[in-house]
Amino acid sequence: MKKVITYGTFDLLHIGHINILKNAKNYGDHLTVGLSSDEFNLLKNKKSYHNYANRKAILEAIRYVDQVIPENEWEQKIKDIVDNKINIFVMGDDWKGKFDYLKEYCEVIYLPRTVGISTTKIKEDFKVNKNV
Ligand code: C2G
Repeated sequence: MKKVITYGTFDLLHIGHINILKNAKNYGDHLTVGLSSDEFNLLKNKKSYHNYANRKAILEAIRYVDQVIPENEWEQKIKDIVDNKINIFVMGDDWKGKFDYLKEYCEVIYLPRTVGISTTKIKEDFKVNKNV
């Protein structure tokens, strides 16, 4: 079984998230998502609308996702890859190069981001068009 992992906050789920999850799953048979905890989000200067429990439940409802584990710190990826016998690490290419150190443990693939959508854009659009 070929196992894939990806990481993120996945707040206010949108097509960019679905695309990366779908495309990541296509590289193997099993997809694990390292989901940023609410505390880790603060380290990323992010405040998610949905808390961890709700973001986890939403991800677990997605057909491409087989397992969700908490992401509590930057440094856990090597342990996650070894402990979960991961073969492929996938991230959007806004992270290109940032995780090349993982090539010692698994294949590292950066996929093109979906253009024109982001959680930040959704929040901004709602701020501007209050009646949306
Ligand atoms: N993404 C995408 N297209 C978009 C928006 C996001 O492909 N339009 C991808 C990102 O590249 C990332 C994943 O969706 O691979 C999750 O994005 P975020 O929830 O914003 O996660 P991020 O804050 O980038 O956290 O340790 C890694 C971090 O936890 C990644």
